[in-house]
Amino acid sequence: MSDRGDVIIVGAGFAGMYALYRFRGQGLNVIVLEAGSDVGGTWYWNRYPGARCDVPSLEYSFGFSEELEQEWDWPEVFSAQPDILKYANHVAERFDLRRDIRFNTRVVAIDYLEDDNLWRATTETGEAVEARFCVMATGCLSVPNKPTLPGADDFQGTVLHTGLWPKEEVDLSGKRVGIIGTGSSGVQAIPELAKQAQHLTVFQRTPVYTVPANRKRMRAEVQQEFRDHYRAIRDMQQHNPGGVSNFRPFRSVQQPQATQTVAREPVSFQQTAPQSAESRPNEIMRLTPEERTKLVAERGLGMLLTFRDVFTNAEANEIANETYREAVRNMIDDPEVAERLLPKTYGIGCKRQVLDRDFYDTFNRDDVTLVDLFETPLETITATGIQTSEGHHDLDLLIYATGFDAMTGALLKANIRGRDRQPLSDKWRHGPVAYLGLQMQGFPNLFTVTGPGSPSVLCNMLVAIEQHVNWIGECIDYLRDQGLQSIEPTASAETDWVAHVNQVAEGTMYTTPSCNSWYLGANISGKPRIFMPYVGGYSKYRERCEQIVANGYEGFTLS
Ligand code: NA7
Repeated sequence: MSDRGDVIIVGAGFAGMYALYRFRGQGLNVIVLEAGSDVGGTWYWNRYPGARCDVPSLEYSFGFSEELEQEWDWPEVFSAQPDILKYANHVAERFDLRRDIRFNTRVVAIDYLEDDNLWRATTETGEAVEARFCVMATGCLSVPNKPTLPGADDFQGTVLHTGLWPKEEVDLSGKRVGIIGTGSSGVQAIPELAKQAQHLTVFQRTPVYTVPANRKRMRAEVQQEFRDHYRAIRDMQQHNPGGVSNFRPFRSVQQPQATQTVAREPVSFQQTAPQSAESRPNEIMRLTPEERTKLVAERGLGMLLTFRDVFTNAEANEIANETYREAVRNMIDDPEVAERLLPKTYGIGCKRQVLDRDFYDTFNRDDVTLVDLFETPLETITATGIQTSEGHHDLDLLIYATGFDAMTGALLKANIRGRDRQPLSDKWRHGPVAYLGLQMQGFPNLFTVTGPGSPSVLCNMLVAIEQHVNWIGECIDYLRDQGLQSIEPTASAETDWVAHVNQVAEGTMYTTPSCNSWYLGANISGKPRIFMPYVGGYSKYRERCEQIVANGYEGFTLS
């Protein structure tokens, strides 16, 4: 006997939490299934030392409740994982979400029951839940990628993955720690691990481009400025390609006369000092080598990301890359270590930009060793460490910072079967095919939040999540009001959308042949190379979604 609800939501990260709140408010009976023991999704699982968000917290926060906006204090401009998880817990308590969430409940199959027009989710304990609608709120970076390395099972020490970090404190004191991977997770973790471990060995395959993160503590007056203007800020987010307002307290909003006379320091959320639009040299090609070096010395590596031509012109991109390399050479004491850290095989801007705190300085420590896996390949993992072509590295603890099966991983892992029992893995064998990243033809009434083909990871995720959940909520209400039973895209709308997603990504830095990013699925062997997120911009995408609804759910079949 199955439990029955109106909507099944899989996942209780920010997407699942907001969907529960939203759909409950529509009078729907909602059942949320969550593998973890509590809310938070990404921020529940990624507890590794140094984990932090790369979007300012005042923007990376929910906009659906004015009370929530007014009552929550963020201690830093860019929050660390513990503060974001605290926020998630607060949201769960404040809106009494936990009563409809079944924790420690992993979904192993999701089946469309065609005769009844219902979805059934089956859990690993054999429990089954049925509902008319199923909403996959499973996140874009939620299935950790742990490559199969020779001898991996022989290792007798502790093995951890940054994306599955334990809740209990991990004591690294006196330990010889190894870490594989230098993407965002590795770059954030490495400086913190080095502080705690007796010795840290970093096993790097591809060097990373990373720029210093903003480290500002939150100032009370900045937070207050946001609170005073939150409605305008949320509106600005809706009209920005990345879903961020770029609101600058004391500058973005016209101050009343009385306060305008008070000179206040401008606050910038960017990595570099604020400049007027006129003085900003936005083409690196226009600068001499000396000017470039001087600019980076004065304003930091993040300066390179402010040049427009770096992202559009291969020659300009290579100039930026070489300027970057020169700066890194100057930061590292040992020239051999510096050479190993220099990215040379791809351009800045092709991958998601990594932000760091003291990453390069860490390699000047005596208790940190950098191993270049291209120069000295990993031969095998042994009981006591890692054997490379150059020698054996003794380890007590091995950390995989090897990323995720991004965007499609969690959806495929859920074993979804649609009409005629077609597995989603079959439909997506050549890459993800979905309309607006919201729905798939052959899977009626099943929705994905921030699915492939939507702005998702190229956008402020909280903004993307709220927009998708609102769209789905309105759609369910519409079906109910019209006495309709089901919605799914037409095959042609879906194909046209996928073609559009590919077309807008073509010719950008993201899809250059030398680029091997998780956006393209290139980090997972055998995964089709397709640019998965929608690069056309959040605001345009949102308008398109609204237009589709205004045109009577254009491209969808409603029955
Ligand atoms: P990433 O960005 O996918 O980075 C994974 C890292 O692990 C990267 O340096 C990889 O090197 C390395 N890796 C992966 N497989 C291997 C093997 N087999 N051997 C050696 N090294 C390997 O994941 P993150 O978790 O850091 O960040 C993902 C996103 O989360 C990030 O963009 C933010 O949005 C948050 P490679 O480059 O493949 O040579």
